Amino acid sequence: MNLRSHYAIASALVATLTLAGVAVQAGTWDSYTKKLNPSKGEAVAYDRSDCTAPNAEGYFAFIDKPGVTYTSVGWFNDKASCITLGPKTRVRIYQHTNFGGSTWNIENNETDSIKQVAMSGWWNDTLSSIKVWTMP
Ligand SMILES: [Ca+2]
Repeated sequence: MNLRSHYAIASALVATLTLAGVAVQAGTWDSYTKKLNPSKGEAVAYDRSDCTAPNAEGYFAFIDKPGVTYTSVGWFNDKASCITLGPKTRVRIYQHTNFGGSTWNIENNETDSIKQVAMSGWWNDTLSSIKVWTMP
């Protein structure tokens, strides 16, 4: 399997999270901006530094759901270069798997807009695990 088709399949898998037999769609795909827009309690990280995913490839969605944890991110390890947070959403990103190493907290306090943060410098291509919460 070539790299391109691998990315396409992986993206399709993460876009729809199956939990207890119920398919949960993460966010809303915008074919114009090439972004997966996260809802409240959701975050989307991208391989690209401008938070876009041409051909709907190279992103990973995270959802605040009971029983769902991201102790590792599989094929997306050490790739994140940008992240978007849905309204009233908080994340803590980790340098290593299993919530290890350095951490970075990012919050979106807005109730009606998505927050975009470039993960530049030391944090570029570093994310290996993440926690996501819905804020009150
Ligand atoms: Ca990257």
